[in-house]
Amino acid sequence: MNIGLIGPAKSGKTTIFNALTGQAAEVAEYGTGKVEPNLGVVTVLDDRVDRFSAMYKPKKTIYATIEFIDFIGVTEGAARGGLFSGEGMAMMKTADAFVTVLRNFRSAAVEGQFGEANPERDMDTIDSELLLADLIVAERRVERIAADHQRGKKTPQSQAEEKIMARVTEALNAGQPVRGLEFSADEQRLIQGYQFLTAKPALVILNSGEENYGKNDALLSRLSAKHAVIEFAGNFEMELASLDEADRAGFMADMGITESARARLSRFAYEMLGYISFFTVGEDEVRAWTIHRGEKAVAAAGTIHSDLAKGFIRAECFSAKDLLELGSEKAVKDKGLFRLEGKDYVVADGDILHIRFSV
Ligand SMILES: Nc1nc2c(ncn2[C@@H]2O[C@H](COP(=O)(O)OP(=O)(O)O)[C@@H](O)[C@H]2O)c(=O)[nH]1
Ligand SMILES: [Mg+2]
Repeated sequence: MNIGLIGPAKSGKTTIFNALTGQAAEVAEYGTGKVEPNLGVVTVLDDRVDRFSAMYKPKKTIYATIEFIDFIGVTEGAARGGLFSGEGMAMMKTADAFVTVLRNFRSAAVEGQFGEANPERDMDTIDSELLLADLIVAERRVERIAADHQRGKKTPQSQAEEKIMARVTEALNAGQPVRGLEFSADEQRLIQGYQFLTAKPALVILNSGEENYGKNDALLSRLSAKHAVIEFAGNFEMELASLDEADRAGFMADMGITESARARLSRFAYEMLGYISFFTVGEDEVRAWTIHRGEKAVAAAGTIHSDLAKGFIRAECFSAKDLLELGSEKAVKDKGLFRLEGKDYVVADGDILHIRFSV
């Protein structure tokens, strides 16, 4: 999973990035002129993996990972200014989802440049910039198709595209993101190539200060009317990430934080973006894999290796819960809780799969 952090200038994107990844990328009150994004990969903490690992004592234990991209600030005028067409943006376009970081802390230096914090206004600005960026792409495409048609270059494909782009343009003009539109499978394939920014799921981090963290219920509920939102005390959590385990617990308790930013954000992202984990286990390797909820066994096989999907025969399947309760694979089998599933089986969170295949 690959998540892009966006937001207004100085909203604390890099601070949150550091809190999540444990890195020490430069955090600045004033513009640094730095344009290349920061990249970080974090493992998704999962005690099921720890426990399988204790059970199988494998040579390798591999956790699921989330990759974070800390992008430059998105301010008003960014879309028209071409922010979304540069090289950095090519990277953002490959993100599975965006997380918008909103400023909700006191800082004299930041307020001196950008005024008092106003997370709802900033959210609207970001939303409109993303809509506008997509609109520019869609309108350009509409013009191109119209020109082709005028020159007699009309194909079933171009006509289908014309229709779908008209719908996209209309929605965007009405302030509706592409993700809200329903597409047929064919249309979906067409639209995917455009990598519209508003087609991606969008989550929000309210970046609160130590002074107001945990006291923003009304604001959070207003923001959540449009986007799934989670509150962090960014600066505080960045500092936590640099402490050792023993000191951390005390500070967290003082602030009423029960879990690390990384653990909370991982869970939030899995839940809100509709991801689940399945596992492969054995003496060689214990590993967690990430797929979309609702995906079938053959797709799960494909995330392991394309050969496994191509030559898919059956999935041997049992559940993490049964394994952890009963203590061994043998006990699971003896209880008759070991199943053989076909390629259309919908994988559940916590399934342990072994794919039988032949190529
Ligand atoms: N008090 C406070 N300051 C913060 C917080 N998050 C970020 N800042 C400050 O805001 C400024 C901008 O932060 P930075 O992470 O570089 O923002 P970015 O431009 O969005 O990457 C820095 O001076 C940070 O120290 C926070 O939660 N509380
Ligand atoms: Mg930054």
